[in-house]
Amino acid sequence: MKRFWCAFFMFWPIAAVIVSWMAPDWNWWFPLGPAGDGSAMSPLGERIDDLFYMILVVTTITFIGTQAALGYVLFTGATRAEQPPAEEGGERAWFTHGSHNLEVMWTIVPAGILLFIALYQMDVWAEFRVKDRFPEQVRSGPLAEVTARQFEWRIRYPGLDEQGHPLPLMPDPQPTDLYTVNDLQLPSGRPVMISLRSEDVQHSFFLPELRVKQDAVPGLVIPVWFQAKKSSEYALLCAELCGWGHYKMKARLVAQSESEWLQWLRELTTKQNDDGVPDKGDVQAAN
Ligand SMILES: [Cu+2]
Repeated sequence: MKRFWCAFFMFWPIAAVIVSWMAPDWNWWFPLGPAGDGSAMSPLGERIDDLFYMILVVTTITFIGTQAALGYVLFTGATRAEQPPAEEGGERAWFTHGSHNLEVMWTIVPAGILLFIALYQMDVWAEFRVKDRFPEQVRSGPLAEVTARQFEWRIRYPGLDEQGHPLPLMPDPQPTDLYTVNDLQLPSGRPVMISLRSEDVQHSFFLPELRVKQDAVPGLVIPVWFQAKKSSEYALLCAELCGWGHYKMKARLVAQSESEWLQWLRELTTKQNDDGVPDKGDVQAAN
């Protein structure tokens, strides 16, 4: 029976490693995205992936190492027994009092690895989160304001001036602003910034293909920047269980060329200013 339990507890970690190894083939991995291979669709996302894979290698080695050690202990316990003194009779279980050297080692080595990861990732973190480190191109301000609410994304864009250039986005709504719901459209190929807000509870602004995830917190206006490598349509999801309709917060990010984006803003202006009543001229022509 001891050998059965030894085999039983060794089966699961081995199965876990095999399933993890096969996962990308079954598409249980990163979203495939427009490149079709699951690679990050933003330059910062590529660096986040590098960090992710580095940590994955460290944890995989640790997992296999600890499970192998567990297997060794189980197997030894299952097969080795000591002969007790004659008066006790029966078998005495194999045991160990531990090893001071081993304990020192498995305390210092993980602490060193964690410290290394903490320092090594700081640069990527700072670029994503620290305002002073944001790219030059987003210093001029956000291109849109994204407000999460139960259960949709409301997006506010600045209107266009007479020359057809976007006005600066003001912190408070303006009569010239343009609005969409669940449809975030922005230029691709350059860093862009949005202001993220929440109207009710905590949500999370998640662009899986770009590896962008940021909580939307009531009462805070959080600047988020990202850069779509390709003109394409990307998923925009809520990654924080925010209520019964959480699953419905599936929107899209459409990244397109600068001129296509401006054209789209112009069309949105026309659509939003159209009252649906035909002009006098149209009516006369029809008569
Ligand atoms: Cu939500």
